[in-house]
Amino acid sequence: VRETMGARIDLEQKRVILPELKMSDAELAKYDRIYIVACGTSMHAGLVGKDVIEKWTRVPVEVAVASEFRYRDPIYTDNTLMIVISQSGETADTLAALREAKKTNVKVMAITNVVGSSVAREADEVLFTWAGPEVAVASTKAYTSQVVTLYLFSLYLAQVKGTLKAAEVAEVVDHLQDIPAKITSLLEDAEQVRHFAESTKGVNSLFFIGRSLDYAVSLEGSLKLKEISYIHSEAYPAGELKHGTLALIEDNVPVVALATQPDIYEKMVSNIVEVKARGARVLGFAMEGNTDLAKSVDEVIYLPTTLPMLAPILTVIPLQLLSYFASVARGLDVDKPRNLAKSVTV
Ligand code: F1P
Repeated sequence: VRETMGARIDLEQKRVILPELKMSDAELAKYDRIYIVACGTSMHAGLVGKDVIEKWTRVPVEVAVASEFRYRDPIYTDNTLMIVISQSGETADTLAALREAKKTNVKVMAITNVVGSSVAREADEVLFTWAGPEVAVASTKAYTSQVVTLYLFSLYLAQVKGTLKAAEVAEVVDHLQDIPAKITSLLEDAEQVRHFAESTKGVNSLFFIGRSLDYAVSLEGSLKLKEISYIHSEAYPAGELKHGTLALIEDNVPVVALATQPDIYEKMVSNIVEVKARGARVLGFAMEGNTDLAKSVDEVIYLPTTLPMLAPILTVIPLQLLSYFASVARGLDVDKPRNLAKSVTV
């Protein structure tokens, strides 16, 4: 959470400020429905945002892929806010969805990294992520900065709507302050992920499972693996496995199981037991202190403890590293993945 971000923390007051927002708090408070529209990694950031906004503000949120949304006939009320997310601000489908929306009266807020981009110019409101240039093609730090911006936006919306108490906001803010050091420790202590990634060398397919916020992050882990390592992978809401997909789990299929959320932890473990019973090799993710998961999986990666709601900011780091090491182990050029452009403008 850098001082330059469009969404910031007021350290003295322990609350969030959005200095770049033009609309008044009264206007923001009136929104009671939100569409989040984006592509690829940005859409996955939106899925984390959906859970967080709904939990903290009780505003219902729908997340849609821009390539589909642009052809829909969305139901906008006077109190609907549309949020478009794009690192580059030039992605064709995201821009087209924004332009369709601008033919109506709906208010559009963009979350983007590029000042002067089409999305930044054409939206009514912009929160810049100020993440610096994305050097590699596949989005990584863009995802993190979009997710953090969505957390801060959710907190701000909760402040103006009064759905969180000042003490509750302050508690989240305190934990957010600790996140950079925790990310550094995950980046520095990557040996276990590298080892697991290297062990997938001969593997054709890999599964990610999780529930709620863990599922949203699973989708991003799976996309990174496809983008830069060219390994077929699927992310499943863990509870959906039993509706067909379990048939694909056989001996030695690697499964990455995210179990960071205490309220649904037991449910996750029962899904892990199901895949283990079919021979899967399971890499689990748990918060530090949860030694119980080690009993049900082959290996565990422990994440520094934080509020369960903030776990996605940390969980995605080892997942990105997993794709990175899998790509390197296959002798691929991580920075120039095939068939992927930095901004998809057609
Ligand atoms: C969307 C996106 C990225 C992906 C790649 C291609 O970009 O799908 O998520 O990693 O760079 O484009 P954007 O709209 O966020 O710029």
